[in-house]
Amino acid sequence: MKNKLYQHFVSNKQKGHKSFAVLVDPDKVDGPQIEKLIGLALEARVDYFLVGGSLIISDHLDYCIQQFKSLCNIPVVLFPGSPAQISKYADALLYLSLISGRNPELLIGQHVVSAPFVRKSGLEIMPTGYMVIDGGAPTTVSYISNATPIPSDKNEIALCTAMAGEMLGMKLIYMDAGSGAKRPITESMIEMVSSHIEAPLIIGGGITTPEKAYLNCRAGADVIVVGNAIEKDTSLIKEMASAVHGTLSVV
Ligand code: 1GP
Repeated sequence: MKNKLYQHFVSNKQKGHKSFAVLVDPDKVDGPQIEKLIGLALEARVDYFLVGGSLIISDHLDYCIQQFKSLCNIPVVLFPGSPAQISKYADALLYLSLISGRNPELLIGQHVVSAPFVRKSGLEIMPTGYMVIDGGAPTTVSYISNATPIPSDKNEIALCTAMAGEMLGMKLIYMDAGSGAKRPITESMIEMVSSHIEAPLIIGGGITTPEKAYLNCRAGADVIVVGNAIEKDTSLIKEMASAVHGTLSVV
């Protein structure tokens, strides 16, 4: 089916089913760690693996994704920091345009130069309005993107940016405080944005507790992404997933 994974995002949103995605940085995992992560993710019913990062140094992206695909059927979605992070072995690609910034390279420039290669990959392409929100400290994404993040208390700017992205045809909106953010995105910003757009809303950056994941879902997030906190403590996967899926009462 065309746009299979995207349809899944949409139907989950329509049903009010919240999803939990684990972000994997290929630089930080080896074969045995991937195996362990998959075991925990299957047990916790993780919905997606996001693979990528603002800066990847190693060259085993393909290997890493092949490992995931051979050991489980949890969909693998690329979350690339650059066109170099494309792998035909994944299921889909978050085709990110950094709509919160004013760096033309990340709005459209890199897309132009990589378009033939991306099309040839055969990946499901999910056009995504990517919005970086100030997370209280410089993060890799804020440095590498060379673009000013949206101030964390400017809900109206976030709202107008997401609305514009949606009207330009973006199918998903991803609001990210950046990996390891000191301050995750506020519920009030999530609430304001989610109540004015129809596209599924992905939220990530600095989420370290199941409580925060739950509150974000209650505020209107459709997909919660966690990377750092799980890298530090893989046992968090289960509680985070339960909080997002609504099977764990956390507040
Ligand atoms: C970063 O949204 C992701 O792009 C996840 O952030 O690593 O802080 O969970 P963390």
